[in-house]
Amino acid sequence: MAVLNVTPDSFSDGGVALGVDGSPLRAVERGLALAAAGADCVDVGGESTRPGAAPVPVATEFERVVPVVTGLAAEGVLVSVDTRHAAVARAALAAGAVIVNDVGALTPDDGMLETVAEAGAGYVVMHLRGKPRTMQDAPRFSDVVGDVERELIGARDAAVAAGIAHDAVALDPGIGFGKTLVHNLALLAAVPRLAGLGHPLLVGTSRKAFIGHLTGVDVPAQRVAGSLASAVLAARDGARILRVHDVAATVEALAVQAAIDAAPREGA
Ligand code: HH2
Repeated sequence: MAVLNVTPDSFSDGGVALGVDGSPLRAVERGLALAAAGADCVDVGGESTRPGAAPVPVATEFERVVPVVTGLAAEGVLVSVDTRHAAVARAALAAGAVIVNDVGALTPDDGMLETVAEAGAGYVVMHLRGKPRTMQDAPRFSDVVGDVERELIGARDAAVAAGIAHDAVALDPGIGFGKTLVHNLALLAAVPRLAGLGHPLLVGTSRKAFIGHLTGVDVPAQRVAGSLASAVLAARDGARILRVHDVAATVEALAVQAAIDAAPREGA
C-alpha cells in the first residue's frame, strides 16, 4: 500500500504531491508512479494525522481527496482512502475508492461503518486511542499488545455488527499513534500474534519517528533503510499489507526476503 498524502503538512512528504496551483493532476501522476513501482494499492489521504496535527475542515479534506481518487480509479488503480470522516469516505467510495483506511476506527465517525457496509468496501481498522492532536501526551497501556489486540477486536466486532463483511476487515496496530518507542517495538515484536487474529494485518512503520529515534536519522525522507528493515521483518512475521512511502525500495527488499524464504532449508 503506497502512501499518497494530498496534504501540505504530512510529517514526511507534506506538499510533495500537491501542485503549486492545488491541481490534482500532479497527485494523480504521483499515484500512478507509485502503482507502476509495484504498489498494489494507493492510499490517498487529505488530512495529516501526525502527532499534534490540527484537524482539517471536512470540506477541505474532501476537495483534496476526491479529484485524486477519481483520477486514479479512472486509470484502474486500486484506491483506498485514508480518512476518519464518513462524508469523505462516502464521496471517495462514490469516486471509485474500494477500501476505507480509518485511523479513527476505535471511535468511528457517525455513519462511517454504515457507509463502508453499504458500499461493500474493505475496511482498515487502525488502533488509535484519542485524537492525533493529543495522542502522544503520555500514552499508557497496562499491557500494550493485549490492550491493542482487545481494542482492535472490539472495533472489528462493531464493524461486523454494522454490516461490514468479516473478510473485508484488515487490522492495524497503529504504529506511532499514541505509542512510545517501547510500545511500538512491543507491537512490532508481536506481529506474529497480531497476524493470527483472523484478518490481514496492515503495518505502517514507513519513515516514522521511532525509526528516527533508533537510527538517529532526523529527516523523515531519509529514514528509508530503517523503514525497509521494519517492513521486511513485519512481512516475514506475517503482515500482509505494508503501508509505505518508498515503494520501489520496499518491493526490492521484499523480493529478496521472499527468495530467501523460498530457498530450501538446511536439514529440511
Ligand atoms: N500512518 C499514517 C497515516 N495513516 N493508516 C494506517 N492504516 N496505518 C498507519 O500506520 C498510518 C495510516 C501516518 O503516516 P503519513 O500518512 O505518512 O503521515 P501524515 O499522517 O502526517 O499524513
